[in-house]
Amino acid sequence: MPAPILVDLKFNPDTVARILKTAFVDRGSVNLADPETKSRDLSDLDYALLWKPDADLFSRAPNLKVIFSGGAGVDSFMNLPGLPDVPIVRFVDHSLTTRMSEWVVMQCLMHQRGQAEHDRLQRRREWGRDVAPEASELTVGVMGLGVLGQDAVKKLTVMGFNVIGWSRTAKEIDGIETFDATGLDAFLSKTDILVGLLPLTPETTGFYNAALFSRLRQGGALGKPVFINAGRGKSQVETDIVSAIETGVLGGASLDVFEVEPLPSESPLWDLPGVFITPHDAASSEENALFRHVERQIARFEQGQPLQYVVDRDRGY
Ligand code: NDP
Ligand code: OXD
Repeated sequence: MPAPILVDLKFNPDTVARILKTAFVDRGSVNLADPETKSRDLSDLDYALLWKPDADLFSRAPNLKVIFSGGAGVDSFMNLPGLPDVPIVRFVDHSLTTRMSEWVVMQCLMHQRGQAEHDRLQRRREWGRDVAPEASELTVGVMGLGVLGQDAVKKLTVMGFNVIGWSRTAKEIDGIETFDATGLDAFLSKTDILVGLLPLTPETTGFYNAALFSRLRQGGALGKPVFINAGRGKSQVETDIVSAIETGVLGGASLDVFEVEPLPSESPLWDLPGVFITPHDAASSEENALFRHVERQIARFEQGQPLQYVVDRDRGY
């Protein structure tokens, strides 16, 4: 029998344990959330499936051949000591992508249609009608044109938004104006609603800050630009978001990710008008789909076929 899969997923432990019962039937799993595994020797294990793993994971499991991320992002373990030089496979999944696009489209529509103000008036039992701009009057600028960014762009376009995109390397996407890293200023100056779908790397840490917000278009159909982020919280400077909203540089924000998660209860973001907060669940990994994906990739690896969705170690995503 092949060695079991090492699982260290800081998801809902009951759900992981329940779904693991029917996954990896040919090899089983060692679930580090199970107290019985605390002192188990992990040196015989070939594959690990990780999301926010323990800091000593790689010293306990020094002979891994492939690392699987429990999500699309890999930042939760890229800087852990002892990360071995083996392929890292991230989670790319149709359902995850679809759910992210749903979240992005919903947030853009909430700002376009003035939902924060409608919510406020509803609480006061006031009948305050409004004429919102049409989607086509607004330019949504999507930062990150990878798996998630490209799907979001497509669906925003279907809703009628004028969509533009920005990524490190140039992209050609039908019907969309795109910018590479050198076109940042031009991209920002056209953007009314900025959507962040970037991975966390040294280059994107602290990237969404006061200087960047001040380069977004002022005076578009919403009056002030809006910032939406579902990439990673450490890419945003939250004190800058708060002051940009308080001083009118930004008209609102939608945030799914935060510098510290869960977002501390004392954060001023909770109460800021025009800010929508979701608890990093824009596109959570679904365990059944995740385990099937890992099974498929292991089968490929063991049959000598190339792994899919492998992270470029130099780029960090
Ligand atoms: P991809 O790797 O497919 O795409 C990343 C995109 O970001 C690429 O277009 C890449 O450019 C661009 N990029 C990376 N670094 C830079 C940079 N320094 N400057 C400009 N562009 C850059 O990732 P996904 O689309 O699958 O996922 C994106 C991120 O979304 C994940 O890393 C994760 O952090 C987050 N996420 C959040 C979830 C949530 O629930 N909130 C769920 C899933 C993911 P290029 O194309 O040139 O390489
Ligand atoms: C991911 C996430 O990276 O859920 O998949 O944040």
